[in-house]
Amino acid sequence: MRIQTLLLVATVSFSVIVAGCGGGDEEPAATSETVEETPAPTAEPAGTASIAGTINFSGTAPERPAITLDRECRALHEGDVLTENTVVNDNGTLRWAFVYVKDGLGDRTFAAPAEEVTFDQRGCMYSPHVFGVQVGQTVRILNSDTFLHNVNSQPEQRSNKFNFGMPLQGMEKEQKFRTTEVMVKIRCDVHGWMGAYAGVLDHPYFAVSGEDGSFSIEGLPAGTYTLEAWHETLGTQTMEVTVGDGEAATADFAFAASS
Ligand SMILES: [Cu+2]
Repeated sequence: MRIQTLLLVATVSFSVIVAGCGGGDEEPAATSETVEETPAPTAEPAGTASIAGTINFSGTAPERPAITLDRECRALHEGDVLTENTVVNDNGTLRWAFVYVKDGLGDRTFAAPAEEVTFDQRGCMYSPHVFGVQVGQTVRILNSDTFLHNVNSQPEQRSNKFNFGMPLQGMEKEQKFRTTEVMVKIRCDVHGWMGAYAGVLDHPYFAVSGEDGSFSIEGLPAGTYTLEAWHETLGTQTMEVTVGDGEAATADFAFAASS
């Protein structure tokens, strides 16, 4: 809060200074020629290629056991809460697969987007179960429950380590990941069944398969990419995909029931 106040003061002061320097009708307007000679620095232009596909599943869908909730958490649900570790959709596809460009972007760099990722603790479950985020992007962590959860990351990279409690309903905390890592597990030590995974990348080319098993990665530069699909219990698969400007490539993955 104090930092935000200071920033606000700094911003206001800066605005005043700028207004003080730039004021006056006599100031000549910049000509279009001037603008063309000194273009403002821009981020790498987004590409026009895309890769979309489906995470297929074959074999017998594993049971999704009901989670044994404690009394406090069970009171928040009408019926059973099922595990999310392996979710086979009605159409025979997999939910919660993290698909991302693993290789092929070269030395391009991508600034962290201003949009936040929201990560909620609700009904003694993390939501979403799997998500992607860029290094330096803000994750807004919420506690929608009326009691304590903690958010304890389990990274390989030390700089992605955090662990804090959120005891009150409506609490929010901003958190960032510092280093690329696929995946970082997050757990709650109060409720042992609570688990989620974050895929941390230095670019925006990732997606999580949904309730129809589909994913879509857009805005890619033309190129040849190694695409990886990660699944919590079924491992990873990679595929090489070449896509040109304005083209839409298809990349379907096929996971099988583990024996
Ligand atoms: Cu918890």
